[in-house]
Formats: sequence, structure tokens, C-alpha cells
Amino acid sequence: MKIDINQLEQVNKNSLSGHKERYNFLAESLSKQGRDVVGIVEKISKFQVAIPSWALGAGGTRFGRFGFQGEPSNLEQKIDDVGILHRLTQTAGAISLHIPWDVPNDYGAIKELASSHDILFDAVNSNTFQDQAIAKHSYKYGSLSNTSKVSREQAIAHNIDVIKIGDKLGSKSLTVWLADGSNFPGQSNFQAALQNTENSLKEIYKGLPDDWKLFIEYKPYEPNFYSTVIQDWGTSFMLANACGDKAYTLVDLGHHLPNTNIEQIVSTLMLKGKLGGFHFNDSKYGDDDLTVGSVKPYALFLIFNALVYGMENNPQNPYPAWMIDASHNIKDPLEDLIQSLEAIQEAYAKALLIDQKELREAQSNHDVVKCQEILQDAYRTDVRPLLEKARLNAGGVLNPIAAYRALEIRKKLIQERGANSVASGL
Ligand code: LRH
Ligand code: MN
Repeated sequence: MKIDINQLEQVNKNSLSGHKERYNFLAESLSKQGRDVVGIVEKISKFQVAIPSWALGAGGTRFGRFGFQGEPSNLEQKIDDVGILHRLTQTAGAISLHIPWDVPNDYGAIKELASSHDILFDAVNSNTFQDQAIAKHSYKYGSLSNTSKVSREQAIAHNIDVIKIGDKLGSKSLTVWLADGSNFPGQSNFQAALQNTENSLKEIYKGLPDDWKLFIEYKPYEPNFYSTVIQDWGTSFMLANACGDKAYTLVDLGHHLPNTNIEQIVSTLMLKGKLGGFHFNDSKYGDDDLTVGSVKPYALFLIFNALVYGMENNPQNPYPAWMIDASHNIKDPLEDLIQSLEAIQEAYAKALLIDQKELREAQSNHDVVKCQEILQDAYRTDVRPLLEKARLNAGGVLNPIAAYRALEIRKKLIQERGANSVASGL
């Protein structure tokens, strides 16, 4: 299904005057504070987040999965769903594929379909955490770290294949996340596992085209519950440095032990020029993959403060890749993703309100109270009129959730796809 321009104008019509009032009021007060409102709105419009192809259906846990009707059951329908998100929000301009869950049959047709929705192909993700039916060697005891040379070689070959698939689609980066680790003390030789992983990543790195990046994603636990080879940012950073200039660390917000200071990790990685990108989500306990900003919105704001500072002061760090990585156990996947996109834009917009120069001065003067006042003044500003303006300028809608419901998109998807279509992925 496609949403046409008239439908968008229709859903915007009734809330335009309210928006103009809110926007003008906010723009005037921010301009008085010396903020470049037009510049901030432009930055928000340019901020494009990749949608994970594995999160367009209902997710689940080992305790069960509650399906959602009208799910996309093939890659074409997944791209159409990202097209719907991008049409409404104008900030979902890319899809991140997971291989082998999303191997295209017809590359030309898939690229054409994506460009008809103004969607690009962001990072491609390899999968050496599940055994494929055709696989000769198992990843039960690991992939790139496995003591078995043939399992390592199979995993390396898979990653090289994923690069080739991405290259045909115009993707420019490979994300490697390894489940590799152990469940019991004594089960694994940590040094051998890490050395095997480093050597294997270097083999994959040799297969990277010149203009590509390698993102190394870390995670403290799950599915292994005693040790994980690439357990934290330091290990990923070390491996990225061992591989070379095209290798970076990928920060999945859910991959941190409780109370970890993620904004400090972000600052450190940007200073060292090794922050490759993000998997945005939120969590209360573990890798819960909840809606972005639904549990710890202030923490997300502080991360964006570190990002904005880094993007202004660390030319050594490339422009990061922005992706969502979430799982929808009870919500409509598209509504959940719309809420995540809104929360990301909101945190970014609030961080753009921080006068970084004023903050640096207060920090140098050890005026701790003023430092906090500067941050919280920005955080307490309702920036939603700026997000509305950015969407409107780009041809999107003022209120995506309201539009999604007013246009009865889920109902139409169920009519098109039937109630029992199931999406591949997690
Ligand atoms: C691992 C992870 C990784 C993906 C997977 C779907 O927890 O975050 O990024 O490969 O989720
Ligand atoms: Mn992730």
C-alpha cells in the first residue's frame, strides 16, 4: 500500500493552525535566546534513521510470541512498511537488512522498490548466531571465536557473502554482532576465543570494499550467560583498532549492564574517532529492546548531548550510522517504530538547544549548578513543534500516530496481506 499526497494533506489540515501557533511561540522564545531555529529544524529534517528489517513484525521471547495481523511476509512488503513510516515521518529513509532473513530474489526490483519509497540500504547484518538448515558446521559453540577452524571459516565466508549482497544493494557497511561466549566457568579459554575472533574479523575486514565500514557490536550477555567474547565497548574498540581504519564500534543502547554511563562511552569513542553507529532502543533490565525513550528519556538526551558535542568537535569521527533495533512484543510494530523515531528526534532536538560553548564555560568555572541548569533547561523545552515543522517541511505529517490511525493503515495491511502473515526475524 502507498499513501498519496492528498491523504497526507487531509490528515494535516485540521491541526495546521494549532501547529503554527505552537511553532511561532516556541521559535520566537528560542530566537530571543539566540538559538538558530531554522538551522535546528534543518538538522532534524536531515537526521535519517534506518529501520531494522527484523522488527516489522511482532517480536517474542522464549515464553512465547503474540502475532500481529498484516505483518510483512517478504522483503518487498518490509520495504513497503518502511515506506509507510518514511512517508508519515520523513525520518525513516533507510532499511537495515539481516542476512539470511532478507536475501533479495531480484536485486534490480528490490532497489527500484526502495527508491520508489526514497529509501536507502543502510548497514547489512550477518547472522552467525543461528544454524542455517544448509549449514555444514554448527555455531552452537561459537562462530568467529570457535575452536573449530571449519566453523570459523564458515562464519568468515558468510560475512563475505553478506558484504557482496549489501554491495549489490548500495549498502556501505557491515554490522557484526556475535553471540559467541560461554555458559559456564571453565567452558571457554577466553584468550583463545578472543584471538580467534580478532583473526577472523581481520579476514572479514580484507573483504571490505574501500568505501565500506565494519561495525563491531558488543553485548555483555545473552544468549550466553557466563561470558561473551565481545562483551563491552573496550573489547569492540580494541578489535576495531586491530582491524584498521574502516572498523568502528557500534553502540546498542540495550547492551549495557545496569547503570552504565553510555554517554561517557559515546564521548570516548568519538574522541578516538571510533564511534560507527547506534542501535537505538530502551530497556529497564536487560536487552529488552523496548520503544526508544519509553523508560529512560533523560539518559537518551544525555547521549545526544555527547553526540552533538562530538559532531561539533571531533572531525576525526565519521558521521555515525543511526539505526533502531527493537522488538515489539505487544504493540503494533509500525506504531512502536513511529514512537521510537519521535523519541530519537526529540532527544536530538533538545540536545541541539544546548549552548555547548556556555556549557564548556560553566564546566571550566566548576559552576556545577549552572551546568545542570543549562542541560535541564534544554531538556525541559517542549520541542515537538520543531519536529512537526521538520516533518511538514519534508512533506510528512504533523502527528504520525494520529495519521496512521486516521488512515486505518493496519486495517488496510490486513486486507492486503491477510490476518496470518508472519514476518521473518526475531
Ligand atoms: C543482538 C542484536 C543485534 C542483532 C540482533 C537482532 O542482541 O542487538 O544487533 O543482530 O539483535
Ligand atoms: Mn543490536
